[in-house]
Amino acid sequence: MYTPKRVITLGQFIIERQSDFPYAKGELSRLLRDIGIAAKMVNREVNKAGLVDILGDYGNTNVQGEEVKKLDVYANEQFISALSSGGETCAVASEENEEMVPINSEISKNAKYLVAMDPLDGSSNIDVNVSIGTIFSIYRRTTLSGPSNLSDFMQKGTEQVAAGYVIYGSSTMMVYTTGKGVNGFTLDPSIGEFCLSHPDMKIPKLGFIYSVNEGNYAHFPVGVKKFIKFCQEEDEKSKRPYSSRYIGSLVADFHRNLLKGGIYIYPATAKSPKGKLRLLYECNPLAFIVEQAGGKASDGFNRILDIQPTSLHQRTPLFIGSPDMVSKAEELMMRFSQVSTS
Ligand code: P6P
Repeated sequence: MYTPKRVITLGQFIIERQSDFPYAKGELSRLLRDIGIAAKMVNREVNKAGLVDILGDYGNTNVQGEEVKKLDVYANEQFISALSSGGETCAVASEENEEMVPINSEISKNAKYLVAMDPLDGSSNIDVNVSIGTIFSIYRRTTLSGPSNLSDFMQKGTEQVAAGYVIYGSSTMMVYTTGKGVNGFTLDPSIGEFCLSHPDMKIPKLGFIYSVNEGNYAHFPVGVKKFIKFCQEEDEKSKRPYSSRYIGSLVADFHRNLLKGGIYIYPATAKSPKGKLRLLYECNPLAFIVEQAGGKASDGFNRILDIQPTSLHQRTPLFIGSPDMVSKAEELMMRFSQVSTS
């Protein structure tokens, strides 16, 4: 007899999993729901970006000095608006805002959560139809009352209560963790719901893909150069050479490596001496996810989640993915840390 496969929507899953947190009163569940709603709004615009005059430069530059695309601005506004009206968030830190954005709406006066986010990472790929993504990180506020302040965001990645990303690609997926494993939901446009498609995601212990912008090779630390050469060596037993895959969109590269196994590296370079990626809203959330999926994330020497933040937009080198690959890269970084040229 045909037994229909049960479709579990994001909303149902969040409610069912609320029992993982006996003292939860539903605030985090509602916050995750708010993020899901904003993701659907952004997805709608991403999917028609080529059709309406939403492409092209917005004429401004963001705090990173990068040209701001209209979709960046739209995505930022959608997420901040959804979080403001949802009532569970007291402040937002965004790549698109130099300062933290306090949420002072009446409905949020007792809110206890903070959200750090990159509303649309990889936005330089918008005009060439390459997958882009949203990355978010959720903390409890540390200040006890009154308006939230910057100190609330200066928490290590180990203090995150949830983290996730949305990838706007051949399909749109939301992947998140609350510290009890990683689950992936695919948007079914016919019903407008994210549906559980990748339960309990685990990254392969060893992968055969490395993702790095080799155009920066001349400026890489020697340990990274040695790791790249290790990946390129012929060795049948360890299935090397590995495949080089670099999309130039962190969420897309990370998501592929999470599913197939692999390592993504953005090291310190001459142009980005502290690395390019942002600790609070790119590296910490992905590090939380990858560790929950059995992977590893470091700056080449130290666990990403243990780094003490000192500013909202601080950068860090990032080595993230299959644990055996990250450990191999760390071993070479350590061995050649005193060598300045190769
Ligand atoms: P590069 C996009 O700007 C981004 O932040 C990540 O999504 C991506 O992996 C990286 O930068 C690409 O940087 O210097 O290789 O072009």
